[in-house]
Amino acid sequence: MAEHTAAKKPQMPSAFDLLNIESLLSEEERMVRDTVRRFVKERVNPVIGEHFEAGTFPRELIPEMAELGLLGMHLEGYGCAGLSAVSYGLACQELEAGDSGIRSFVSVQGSLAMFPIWAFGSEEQKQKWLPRMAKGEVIGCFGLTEPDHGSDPSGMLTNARRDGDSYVLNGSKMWITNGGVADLAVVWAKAEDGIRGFLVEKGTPGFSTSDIKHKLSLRASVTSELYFDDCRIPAENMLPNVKGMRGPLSCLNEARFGIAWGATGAHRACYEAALEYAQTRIQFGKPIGGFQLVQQKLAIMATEFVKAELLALQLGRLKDAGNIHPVQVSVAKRNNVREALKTAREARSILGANGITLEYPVSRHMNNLESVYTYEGTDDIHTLIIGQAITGISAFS
Ligand code: TGC
Ligand code: FAD
Repeated sequence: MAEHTAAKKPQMPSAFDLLNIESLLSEEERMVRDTVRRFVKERVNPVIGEHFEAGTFPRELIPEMAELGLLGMHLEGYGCAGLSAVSYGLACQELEAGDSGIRSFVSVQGSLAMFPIWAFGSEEQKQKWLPRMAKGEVIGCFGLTEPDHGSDPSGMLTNARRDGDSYVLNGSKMWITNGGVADLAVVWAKAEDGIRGFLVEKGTPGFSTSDIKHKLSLRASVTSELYFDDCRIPAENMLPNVKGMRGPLSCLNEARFGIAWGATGAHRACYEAALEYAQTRIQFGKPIGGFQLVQQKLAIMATEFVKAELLALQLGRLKDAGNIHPVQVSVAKRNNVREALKTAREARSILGANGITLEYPVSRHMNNLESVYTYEGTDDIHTLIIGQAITGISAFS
């Protein structure tokens, strides 16, 4: 029988790890996390406010992110780091603690542009593109959403007509992360035999982009519209090994996984700013963190943060065991973004007027999270995916 250790005083947990999640990570996972955390602290945090204000993406960081192995880091071979899903998740968490735009860049490059080539491409396509994408020499984007088809992409109008040794693409894609800076667009279009993925190189005649301006969210990220006007590409640029919505939706599983983790990073950054402020801001003769109402807000933030981390970690363990279902990704994406957004709003209130400035990260994260709540399947869509899984009845058809 286990001996009682009543005499041993339990150790007070860290304010950022109330449930000692640290103890559930391997040495390699901690090392990845700490390396990316250092990169974000030293290279992202000092410049991100200025980029957000200017509405620019810090392109100068791309070679460093590549050097750290962050591009396609969960893919095997072809110059990719081949790390575990949990390590990829931890990297996303740290990147998004910096800014959702930085995590978005890595998500789109690795999960949405490299993954479809890796999973559905020909050997030639893999050899041609993946090593250069892992090095950050080729930037990718993922074109699924259209102006009139967001949550329901299966209704897409963009089409690809076979003409001899070519496909001819017509249509447009909207809200495409990295669109204007990408060297290679992975574009989903209706072909004669169903929805197919196509690789469209920058500069191809008939392919053009324009960046979306005046965004109030994801400002440190390029978001663009893509246009295809009789855009002729070689037939070998089609991804041969997938047909139908399973293609793009499989890529979304990968990226939504990264978002479920990433949102916990923005969550932590907002909680951290609020906690520090509450401990130092004096009103009515004492730190505001001494008032019960403020403590309640902080206690909820801290609890929801560790709950979200536990969800993400279990999701990662399932993925690493090769036993993950898309509905589990929906559970985590929906919960973790929703809770991060709630924390961002509460943190903003704790910071009072200071909370609306760029001097603190909170409003920037809060605005970013509004996009994260919408992209990769809105909160409503993930609710309905979960609803379908538990009732067996689809709300979509
Ligand atoms: P449904 O009729 O149920 O299925 C069609 C086919 O797809 C298969 N499938 C999946 N395969 C892999 N993973 C999944 N999660 C899958 N879900 C469904 C399914 O088995 C079937 O295959 P087959 O072979 O039998 O034909 O699908 P549906 O067309 O009715 O779609 C349902 C719905 C609403 C869930 C789906 O359309 C959806 O998820 N909509 C949301 C759209 C979305 O998330 N767009 C994201 C665009 S990319 C983006 O936002 C990037 S942000 C970038 C950044 O991080 O910065
Ligand atoms: P809609 O689908 O029109 O939805 C509007 C509202 O209606 C939402 O609240 C939605 O939840 C609700 N709604 C829709 N259908 C239902 C329903 N059946 N039941 C209940 N409510 C419903 N897309 C890409 O392809 N590639 C990218 O790289 C990319 N990057 C993006 C970057 C940013 C910054 C943003 C904001 C978006 C990006 N997107 C990208 C697009 C994104 O995936 C879509 O915005 C998202 O899928 C929702 O589509 P929508 O905006 O057209 O909204």
